[in-house]
Amino acid sequence: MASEDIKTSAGNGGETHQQAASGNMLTTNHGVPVSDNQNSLKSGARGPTLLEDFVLREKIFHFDHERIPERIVHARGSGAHGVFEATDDISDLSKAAVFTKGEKTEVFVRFSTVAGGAGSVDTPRDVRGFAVKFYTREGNWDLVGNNIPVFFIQDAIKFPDLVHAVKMEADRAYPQAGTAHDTFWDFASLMPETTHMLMWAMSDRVLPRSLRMMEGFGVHTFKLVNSKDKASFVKFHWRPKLGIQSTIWDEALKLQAADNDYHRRDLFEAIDTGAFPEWELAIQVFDEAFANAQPYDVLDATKLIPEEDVPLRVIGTLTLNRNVDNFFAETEQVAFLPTNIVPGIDFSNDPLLQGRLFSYLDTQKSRLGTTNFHQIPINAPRCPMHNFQRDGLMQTMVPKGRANYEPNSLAAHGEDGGPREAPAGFATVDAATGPEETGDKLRIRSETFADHYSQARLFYRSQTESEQAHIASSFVFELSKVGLLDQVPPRMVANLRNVDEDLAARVATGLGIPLPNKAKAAREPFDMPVSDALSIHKKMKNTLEGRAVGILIADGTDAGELKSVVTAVTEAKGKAVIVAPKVGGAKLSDGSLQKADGQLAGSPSQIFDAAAIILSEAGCAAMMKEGAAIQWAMDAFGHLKAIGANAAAQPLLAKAGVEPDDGVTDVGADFVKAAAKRFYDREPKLRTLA
Ligand code: HDD
Repeated sequence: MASEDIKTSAGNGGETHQQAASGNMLTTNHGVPVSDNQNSLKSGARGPTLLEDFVLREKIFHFDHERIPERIVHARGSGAHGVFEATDDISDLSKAAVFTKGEKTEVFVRFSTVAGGAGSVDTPRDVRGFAVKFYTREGNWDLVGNNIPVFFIQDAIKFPDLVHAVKMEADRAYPQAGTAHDTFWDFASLMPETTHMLMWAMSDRVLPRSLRMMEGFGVHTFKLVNSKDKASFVKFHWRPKLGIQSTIWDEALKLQAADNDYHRRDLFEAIDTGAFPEWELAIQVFDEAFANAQPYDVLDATKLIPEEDVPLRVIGTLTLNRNVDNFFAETEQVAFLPTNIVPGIDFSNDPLLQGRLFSYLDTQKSRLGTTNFHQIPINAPRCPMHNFQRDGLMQTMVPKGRANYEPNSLAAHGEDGGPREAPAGFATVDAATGPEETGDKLRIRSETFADHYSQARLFYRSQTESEQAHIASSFVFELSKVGLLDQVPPRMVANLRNVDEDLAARVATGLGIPLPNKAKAAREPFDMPVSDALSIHKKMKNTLEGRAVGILIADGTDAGELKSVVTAVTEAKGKAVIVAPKVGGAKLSDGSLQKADGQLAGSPSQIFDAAAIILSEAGCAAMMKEGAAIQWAMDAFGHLKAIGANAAAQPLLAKAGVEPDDGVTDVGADFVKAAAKRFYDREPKLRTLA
């Protein structure tokens, strides 16, 4: 045993822990060597265990306390480290150092679902959190957003009601991670302000193919403040470089069965193999005059600003390039705080944002158990921090001297007087950031927040036919899961009549209920010009980059055909994944053994973006007796993916009900082209959509 191994470091003890973890010698938490980690201390070989066994007691005691309260919302999440690089000069708008052109800032990002618990699945119909912590040289800035640019409610006072309604029901503790139940729709149908968000939540936006293929939004209107303290309003957007891509409902359901951790695994593996996900940070900047001229209130989080009205300006790139070393220490303990802003960025008076400013700080104390959670490495700023806050549970810093108050005159006596207030110009929230209304104390909702339907209509009418059918079908599916509360589906459809009569009629027909009278709107909705930016299909990127092609083979598969498909997929930047009945491999036509990446029953086609089937005649005959192989082709077709099959594999396609269309090809060049797309036109032939 080297004596350095157990040497206590003078400072915070962190060095000792690291040494113990990376060294060879097992110790207790207090550095005492442990020589036997297999047997507890007993009185005689078959006698009772002794209380004095501090090694056993410490180990069990620590284990008993390993879990902390999970997040009340966004409990299930996946995180990664990365870097943000500012790529445009916006010093006229903001003095924040993080936006200085060329500046690189370390970041930590956590993606999450909202409703489910920490151990729930990755692919439910749910909003995704998109929280980014920028460790800037002027302190931490947390942009705690979602993958949808609007929210369910307008005022934070409704948040506990919303969350109680959406999470598993209070008595029966189900369903987990989904909105398709009584209490959510009861609440939603009684709260017309949820309607715009409901349109997004019923769309494929909430079924992302990958966390790497999601947009992100700061949601609220924030402010940028320049060095002259001039403020501008701003909305933040994240745009994935791989393009936005979603799955469809049947696929998402089957993904839950195939892989609970589909998104977590996808993110981890992409980063692990050097395929670093990237997003552009873009801003929409506008002034008070623009804000005042809109028919909606920019302080209302249930409204967006169409990109056609205020175009996006790209100001930086986010790259996730490092997986966490330890999930608990980093992803679980990271504490995002919308209150974390830096000089040059400021809040607006959005009442939802204002409530968040209290909630997050408060919840971290309950989750992490101490007001000193900012000292946990994942939360600690990377720039120096000095203040006179002291003590508290789990204090790990050792401040020196007597200066724990200010003003003080200790320096005059040669003692360290501690930090002083930052000079003017460094200040953040106290900057003069432009006029916003203040007035009498009123518990009131502004009249300008009264229109709940126009933007819901804008969203619906901006979708393609196929996307609209998905929205209508989701409403039918979800409302059909409402059990006891008969009044809820008609009440919801009555609200939808204010959005779009056709949508309401489709939902009523799908549910098999008469069309109810239109709900009375607090303010009559109006038509806004269609916004293509709101549709996924209209801006989808036809690419194989970042995507995976499953290639089904069996004994006898032609080696040349397989090689050419693998090469073509790889050259198109896709990932070729070979699937065979046995993971050990298949014997190819040239006698070689081709190892498989996945076994057929454990690698269903829903985990891939496109499917190739390369079989010999005998191989095909064998696969036609294999339920998993038939399902493989059937699901790839049903999930609107390209299917490339060689001549010998055609009987399997026929058995799986695959019919010819543009997405069904041979295994040549056409396949790789088709594999970069989805074939939404195929869908009406396959299933009844509302
Ligand atoms: Fe929230 C977590 C996003 C409204 C209260 N929220 C949380 C996370 C995200 C969001 C991404 C997970 C952060 C992480 O990964 O640790 N929340 C939003 C967005 C909102 C929003 C985009 C509206 C625009 N949230 C909101 C309101 C309140 C909260 C109005 C309360 C008044 N949110 C919380 C919370 C959580 C949280 C309870 C749970 C865990 C945490 O904060 O750290 O405080």
